[in-house]
Amino acid sequence: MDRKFFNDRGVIARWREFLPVTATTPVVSLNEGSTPLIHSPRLSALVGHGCRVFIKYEGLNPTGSFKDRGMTVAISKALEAGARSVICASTGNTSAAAAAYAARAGMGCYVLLPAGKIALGKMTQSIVHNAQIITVDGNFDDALRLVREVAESGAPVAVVNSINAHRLEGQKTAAFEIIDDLGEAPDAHFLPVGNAGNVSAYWKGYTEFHALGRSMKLPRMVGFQAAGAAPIFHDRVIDAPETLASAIRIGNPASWKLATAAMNDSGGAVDIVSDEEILLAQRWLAANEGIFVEPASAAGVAGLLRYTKDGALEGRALAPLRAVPDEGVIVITVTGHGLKDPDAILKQSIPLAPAIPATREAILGLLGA
Ligand code: AN7
Repeated sequence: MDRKFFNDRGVIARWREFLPVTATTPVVSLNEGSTPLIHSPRLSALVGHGCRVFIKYEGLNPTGSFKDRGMTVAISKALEAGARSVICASTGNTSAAAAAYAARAGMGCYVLLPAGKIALGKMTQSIVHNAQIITVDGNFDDALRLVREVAESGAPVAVVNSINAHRLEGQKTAAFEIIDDLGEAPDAHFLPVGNAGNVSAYWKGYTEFHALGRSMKLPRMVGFQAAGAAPIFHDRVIDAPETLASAIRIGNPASWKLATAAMNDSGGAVDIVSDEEILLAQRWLAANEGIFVEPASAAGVAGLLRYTKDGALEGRALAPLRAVPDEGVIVITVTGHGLKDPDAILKQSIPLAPAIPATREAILGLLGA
């Protein structure tokens, strides 16, 4: 069959010259990346001043989150280096991506997951892709510490957490795509922050394209942590982080310094949103724009909604938002698909009404006809 049917659309195929691969690197891809940048007329109207708001919908990657961008590079490089198996700690999405890409590469995969804190869809993915699931009696930070210790021990297994620099290299391609789609970088970029790799990767992508003259401006990077899991915001390790946005329930992020530099150097900010604001934003986006994201992924939208309310609250994201010029552009990355975590919705919802008789009268009665 024609070679063009294979690996012709993934992150490495599209952005090869900007990635740490050579002609002989085996490409392990599921055609990730090239996700849609969706104009949001309602968010744009809320911001006003002729601004346009776009949603970068990363839930449309093959395993349902942005993690696939970094994983295609990390797994390809691990395979090139001769690794037989990989390991990662995860709040669920990294493990789902690692499990899928390792399966595709024919490699083993160990995932260290904090007990009881992984969303249903993500756990299902690790199971179906045949990862070895190691449940840790602790939180994500404990699991990541164990992975670092495994790496130091010299065990014959490749680490695919974002302490592996190949992950951020892959993730920076989302910034390239945004510049490609808009013809210019946005004025501000909002996104959730957990282990802090993604905000760091986007900034790397934006600065690289800026240096190459592919964009004239650089966006202000504005990261949002969950209020109960906000180590960067508070500038201290949080020993017992708590948020229902389980993806970002992280108290000691791996890319802390890089992320702080990204948000400071860009004239952006790190801010917090409450769990209540996160859930409201998740529902708002699904009900008003038809875009269903998992709770953590709604953090950037929650941030924008807060500061566009009448009599905006004071907060750290306000200054970078106000610095967006009239007719400026704001991009919000929504990082993972809503189907990852159905419980987050079902737990808040009223139970379904009992079944109706299968009759014309019953249905017309319900429709008020
Ligand atoms: C949906 O999967 O850390 O700040 O182990 O799954 O780059 O960590 C997930 C993080 C945002 C935060 N949104 O991104 C993991 C993990 C979703 C996520 C984040 C995560 P980073």
